[in-house]
Amino acid sequence: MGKFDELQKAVFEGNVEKVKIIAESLLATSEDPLSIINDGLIAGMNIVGTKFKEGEMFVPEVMMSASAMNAGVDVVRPAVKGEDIKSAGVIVIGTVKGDLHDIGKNLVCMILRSAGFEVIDLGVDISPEQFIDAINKYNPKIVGMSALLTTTMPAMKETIDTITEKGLRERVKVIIGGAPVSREFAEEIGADGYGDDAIAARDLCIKLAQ
Ligand code: B1M
Repeated sequence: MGKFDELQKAVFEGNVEKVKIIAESLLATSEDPLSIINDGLIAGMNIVGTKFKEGEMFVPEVMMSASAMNAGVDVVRPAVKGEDIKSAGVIVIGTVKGDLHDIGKNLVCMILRSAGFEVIDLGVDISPEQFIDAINKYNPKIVGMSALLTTTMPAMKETIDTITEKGLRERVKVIIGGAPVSREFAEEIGADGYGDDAIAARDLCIKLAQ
């Protein structure tokens, strides 16, 4: 049995208390906090995703797994070390219009903060206009958009088009991510980059912020 199996199972079961206990004990054995997140918590959530798709799990159960995963992230978060990059820049991030998924986005925010970025998290269901207001208010180097539904991917293009129309496109780099999104799609809609996961998003932002 792998060392993260039990944690994956507890996420799958939506067992908040068990997830916390296992995450704490893994931390106590000096396990790398990012491995606990990636190989334990996210891997557990991926099992949930498959079962959900196959109709073997339903929304309430998925919500319980999501709560368990978030509880695990809360335990691990303080151990994710900042990497001594001083004020790497401001990043505005949100889940696009019509989309309420935020687990992945929240992880991306956490990892970006740990890399020294000042992250303004706009939340979920963020319209192009709300992104524009945030660009004007916070003057970010980078705007990040997350989408988990194929039906909300077009909102990413809509947001980039609105940024261009408002004459703000030269001021910001735009990155996108989320399970259905690809590098090809990023190119197609004129984004500056795509992050496959939270670590890739961090590396991309470090590059783009230079
Ligand atoms: Co939803 N859901 N969901 N759901 N849900 C999916 C996305 C789905 C693939 C499930 C499935 O059928 N297999 C499917 C989409 C199908 C499609 O569009 N092709 C789906 C559906 C259909 C729906 C509803 C329509 C269901 C319904 O009501 N009939 C509904 C829509 C609601 C809405 O948004 N309007 C819905 C609702 C929900 C819940 C509320 C129950 C819950 C969300 C809870 C929450 O987020 N607070 C939920 C969940 C949890 C999922 C699954 C099971 C898990 C998503 C997740 O959190 N993964 C998901 C199945 C799946 O993806 N396997 C599914 C873990 C997370 C860490 O990964 O978000 O991919 P992820 O983030 C990663 C990377 O993608 C990347 O980094 C993260 C960390 O590595 N990343 C970025 C993400 N954003 C990034 C941004 C970046 C860079 C990287 O730069 C800015």
